[in-house]
Amino acid sequence: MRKIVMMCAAMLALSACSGSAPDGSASKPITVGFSQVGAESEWRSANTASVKAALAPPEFRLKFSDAQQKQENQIKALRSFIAQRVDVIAFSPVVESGWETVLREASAARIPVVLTDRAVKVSDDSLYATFIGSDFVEEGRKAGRWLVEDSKGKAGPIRIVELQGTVGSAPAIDRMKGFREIIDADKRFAVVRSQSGDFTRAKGKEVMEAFLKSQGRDIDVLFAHNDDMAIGAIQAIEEAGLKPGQDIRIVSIDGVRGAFEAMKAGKLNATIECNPLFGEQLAQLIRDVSAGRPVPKRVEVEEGVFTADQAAAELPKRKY
Ligand code: GZL
Repeated sequence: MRKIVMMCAAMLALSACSGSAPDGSASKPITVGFSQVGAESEWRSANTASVKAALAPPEFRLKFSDAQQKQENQIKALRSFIAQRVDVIAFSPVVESGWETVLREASAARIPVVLTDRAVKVSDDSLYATFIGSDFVEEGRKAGRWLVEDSKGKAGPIRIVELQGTVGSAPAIDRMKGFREIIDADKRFAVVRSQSGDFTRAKGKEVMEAFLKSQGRDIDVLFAHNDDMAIGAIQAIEEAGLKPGQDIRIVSIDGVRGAFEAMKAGKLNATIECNPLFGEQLAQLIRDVSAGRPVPKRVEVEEGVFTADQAAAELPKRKY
């Protein structure tokens, strides 16, 4: 008898590891509906690659939708996932608000929802199982702290222009909040213009051109909510005959390869890392949620700060 019990236990353990059912048949893949914000930046492309690599067959069946940065496309995608009765829904909400109704529909269909990258504002946080991403307020604080440190010995006024991310998005709201928390404590700093560049290079360049037109040479610093907008702004600054990184110091967020190349060229002064490579952590959260195991309500990813003097050494090590 004892031998039979031991055999069954061994088979169960084996099946748990190999992902096959106790009778040796392949266990059913976990079907995941994933709605991605879009393909607006280097960060987003790296995040999509990380998610797709982790949610791969045979363990997962991934239904992936690119919303082209439109909330209505994400809501449509979530409703389609509900209609297809996926096992788990995961998405990066392009903006914080407007999700209550569709999340209630997912809840009524008993489909758990995992938030990735960006958060939502809802009246009942049981409408999602967990969130995995960054602390955007802290990223904004880190940018502010770098600027304070880099401005030691400099007299005011230090005039800052700000390229905000997508209006209404958690990273734009929180990065602005964190940055101001730090610079508002020092009277030398003043944000003289602030406008959204929607996280894209093209829009970042366009808005920076407008800043340069209205402010002329009265700009000392650019704070960009992501590297792609900073890279677009660098082009505008050079086309205006100014030296980015010198005439206008620049701090941005993400830590993408393009930022390290700009720092190496002396055109960007610092980038605050925002880690997009959380695909494997997301896959484990989806396994746990799908199996009904408890998960933390919030899982934050590790990230650092990189300055121009570190760029050459760091560039070969960068994974995105
Ligand atoms: C941050 C992410 C932001 C990046 C941008 O986690 O939501 O969206 O900072 C991206 O590059 O467009």
